[in-house]
Amino acid sequence: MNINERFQLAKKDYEKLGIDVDHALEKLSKVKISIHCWQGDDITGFEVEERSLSGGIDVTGNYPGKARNPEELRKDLEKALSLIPGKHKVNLHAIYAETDGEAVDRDEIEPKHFQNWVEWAKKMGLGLDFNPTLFSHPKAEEATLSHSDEDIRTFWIEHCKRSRKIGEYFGKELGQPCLTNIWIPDGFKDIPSDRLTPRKRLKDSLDKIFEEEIDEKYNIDSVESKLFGIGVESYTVGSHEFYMNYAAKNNKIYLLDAGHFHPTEVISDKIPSMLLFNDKVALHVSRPVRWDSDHVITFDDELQEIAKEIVRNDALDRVIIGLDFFDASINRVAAWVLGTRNMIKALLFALLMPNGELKKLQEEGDFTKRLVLMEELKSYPFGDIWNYYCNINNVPIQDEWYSIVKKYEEEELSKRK
Ligand code: RNT
Ligand code: ZN
Repeated sequence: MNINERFQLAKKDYEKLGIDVDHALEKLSKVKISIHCWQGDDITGFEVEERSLSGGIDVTGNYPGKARNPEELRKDLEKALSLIPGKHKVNLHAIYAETDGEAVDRDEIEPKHFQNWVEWAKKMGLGLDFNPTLFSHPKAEEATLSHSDEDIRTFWIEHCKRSRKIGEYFGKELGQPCLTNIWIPDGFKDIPSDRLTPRKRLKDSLDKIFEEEIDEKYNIDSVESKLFGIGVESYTVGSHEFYMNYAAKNNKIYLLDAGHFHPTEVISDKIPSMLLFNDKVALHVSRPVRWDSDHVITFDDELQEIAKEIVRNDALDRVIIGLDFFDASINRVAAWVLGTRNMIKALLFALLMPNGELKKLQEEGDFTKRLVLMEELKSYPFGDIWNYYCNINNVPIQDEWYSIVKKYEEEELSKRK
């Protein structure tokens, strides 16, 4: 049997449950995932001055072939994108500016430094998202937007203001809004003697950053909370409650990163609550293993739950899905492809559930049938639908993409020293 025949058969199984498979595929094809550029070079960026990664985050591994410049990073992204079904967005950080060998500090970045990215995005039919980079910099050693030194705060405020202008530029050029997301590493290793003052300063810095109104047709802003990082174990200024309240009061988008909560706490459960009180919520889908380790996302329970909360609450256009993982111990192109395909796969899995029926069973208190159905669905011929979806999107099915990555590794990545 070929892919189409298997699809037709599988479709009948799902139709018995009242699921419109074609409609599900149609919906899926409209979803844009924001693919983070930093998986390709271990969050190094292209700044002229070499700076090591800081901010309490860490990339481990030294798999050969890391992208060393913009051309290589875009080439690797093109390879990855050619193996991922659908049209998506690429998420950049300020450190990916191209300054032609000129040292441009973070408070001096301008749209022109991202012109190559914009041209590339146009050529590729991609959208772009953006992040100011408030780490890996001498002025970020102690703190950034919450620093007690006014000059340092001013420096980072300027950086963030400029970042929003770059976001606006992306939006104008590409005809779709850019999400500009602020995350800061500020916090303390040991027990603070004052938790309030740094938060007051962060609030004040954010107010200044957002002073200028920017048309949401072009740029939308989000703020990302965190629980702790390496070296900031006891206190994080930009905590969950801080940003959730800030976002609510200031009409900003709150961003949930899957690795930024207590180890047994999951973001899937937070999505419906966010949707009840906000038009939009943003995600950094990641896989924390014992800490915020940013492992490549697998098709695990939590990824499926995240997808289900988006799909069954009819929120595909309200949840902004971004990825945030970085593993340097495996082929980086494979990491992108695997993680992004898993995200899309999880959405498809959720779209192929009889969500109305399952809701009804819960309302009626029929928890036995609810469990039976949810479990049996796990062995429905999902793979045949997924393969068909990959096929109509002209990307390889199953693990066939891996041989293409392997070939790319031999011909391109292994030559980088
Ligand atoms: C750090 C945050 C943040 C970064 C990226 C590189 O814990 O998750 O989103 O991973 O900005
Ligand atoms: Zn994140």
